[in-house]
Amino acid sequence: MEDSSFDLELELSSLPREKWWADDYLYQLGGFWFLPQSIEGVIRVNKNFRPLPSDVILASFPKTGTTWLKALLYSIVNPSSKHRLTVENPHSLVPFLEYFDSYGKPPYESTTVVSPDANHCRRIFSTHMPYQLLERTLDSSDCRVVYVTRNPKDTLVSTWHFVNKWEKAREEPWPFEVAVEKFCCGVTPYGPYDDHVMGYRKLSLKRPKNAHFLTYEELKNDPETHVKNLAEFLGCPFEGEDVEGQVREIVKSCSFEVLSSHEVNKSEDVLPGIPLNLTLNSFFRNGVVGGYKDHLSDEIVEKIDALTREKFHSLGFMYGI
Ligand code: PAP
Repeated sequence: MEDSSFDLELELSSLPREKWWADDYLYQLGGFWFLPQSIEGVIRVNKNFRPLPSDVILASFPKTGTTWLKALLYSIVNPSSKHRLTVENPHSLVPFLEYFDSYGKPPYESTTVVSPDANHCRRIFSTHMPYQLLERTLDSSDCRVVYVTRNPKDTLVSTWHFVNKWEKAREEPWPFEVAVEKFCCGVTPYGPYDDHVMGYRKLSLKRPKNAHFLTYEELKNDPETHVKNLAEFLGCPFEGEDVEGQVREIVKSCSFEVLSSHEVNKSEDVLPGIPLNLTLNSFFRNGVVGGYKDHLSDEIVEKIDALTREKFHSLGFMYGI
């Protein structure tokens, strides 16, 4: 059992806060910003989570391909149960570490997270928490971490659309200019984006056997190769007859077109387990690369590209423009 003996009010009162949208605040912890709905989970995961060596942890900044990777990892680790994706949302099959159930129980204490494939017995979790806050936890474990990232401009546009689907936005939409400004200064849930990406990049360079770094764009470009690489990395390579056929089937069943066509993923019902009242269909919009071109002016593109050059390119990470 985890030790939850800390005074949340006291912890929160010591954290910096900043206005994010309308009258909502974000809390700052370890240089990153968190929603009030996730900060308790983030603190508790940071204090208590001890991964098993067999655990698979999908890490990502919000809106960079989490739902897609949840579907892919679930199918790779649980090949005989992958049909569940036709009736369950990927977020119902792979829980976020930092969102606890209605009794306050963390997913890593739940017995139902264990893989349904009897011969595998692995747990898959996801998290939006930055590596900087999980460094001790992950460095002391043999678990496998998969990190997915996406170019900052598509990430920003996807975030803006997503937040404007929240119930609160019906009364007070999140203005696009505010979204751009907050994204660029890092005051966005789990931001700053670039520090988040660079944290996991550092982990993948430091411990390549334990951390696999990939981008939404490369996955879109050649999903078959990346699905095979993921399976190898997780220690469950495709075997037997017609490996190519098995890979093609997973790629297809997890594609945006197929996943978003299932009734469950078109539903306006609220996804249980995340206290943000998110509807099941809100994780699917259009899933394309470069869609930002329809939203961002040349001036904003130049502003974000300048930040990308400074934060990524100057450190040798030639990505994001
Ligand atoms: P989350 O962080 O809230 O879980 P996440 O899944 O990371 O969200 O990102 C959602 C984005 O992935 C959406 O992008 P868009 O707004 O630019 O369209 C969503 O459409 C896209 N997406 C969801 N499922 C897939 C998929 N199977 N293939 C490709 N993109 C997908």
